[in-house]
Amino acid sequence: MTTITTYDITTADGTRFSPHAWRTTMALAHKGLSHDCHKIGFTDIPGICDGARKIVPTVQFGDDVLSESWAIALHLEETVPEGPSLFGGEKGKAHALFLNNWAAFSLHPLVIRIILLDIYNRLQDKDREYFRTSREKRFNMSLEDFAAGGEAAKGQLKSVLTPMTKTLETQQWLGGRVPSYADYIVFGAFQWVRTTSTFDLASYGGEPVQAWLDATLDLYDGLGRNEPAAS
Ligand SMILES: N[C@@H](CCC(=O)N[C@@H](CS)C(=O)NCC(=O)O)C(=O)O
Repeated sequence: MTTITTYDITTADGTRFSPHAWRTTMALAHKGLSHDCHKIGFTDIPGICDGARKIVPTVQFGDDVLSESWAIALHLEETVPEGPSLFGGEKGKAHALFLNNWAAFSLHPLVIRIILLDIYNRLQDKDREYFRTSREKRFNMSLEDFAAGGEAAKGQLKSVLTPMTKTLETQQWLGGRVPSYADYIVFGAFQWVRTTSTFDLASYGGEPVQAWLDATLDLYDGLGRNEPAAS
């Protein structure tokens, strides 16, 4: 049995908050695979594994090291065919890729405007300066100016979440009758918010999204709930 080690970033109180790493954590549980999680900070990433890593999730499968949540999910699906399927076949994979891009280009850009300062305030001390500098460079403005767009982002959230709400009005999971990697992609965003902020993201999606979030947090013996909600 291959040893699996994951690397994940945490807040100052040790809470795992990375939306992309949560996808991997859920995917491993879906496949029934146990793993050791190394909790690190942003500034520890260059020192892990082969020294070439820039992001979490990074996962070491025996001698193989993989980064990038989508690549890790594909690897798991290929190398662990005996576990339940993450995608339910090639079409499911194609549809999950759409949700991967919806999360990256529609949902996350709104959410980060709303929770950016909550994240910053909860970071480990060693990560604060790095986070401020790297994000200010990425956004081309101060963290505070970026976060000032939070109210406008809230105004767009309901319409961005509407396709999810409508889907969950007629099926229990984004994966259909059973949870799939599609659910874990989107769950990552909700867990990002839940672990760093008191902002109620699910309320923008209404009752179907709230019920889905509760059910997803219950999966795998409440794996998601093991991480405390921010207060
Ligand atoms: N497309 C990547 C994105 C991963 C990503 O952006 N990870 C963030 C944490 S959520 C990270 O490790 N950032 C490192 C840094 O900012 O230095 C994936 O899906 O895994």
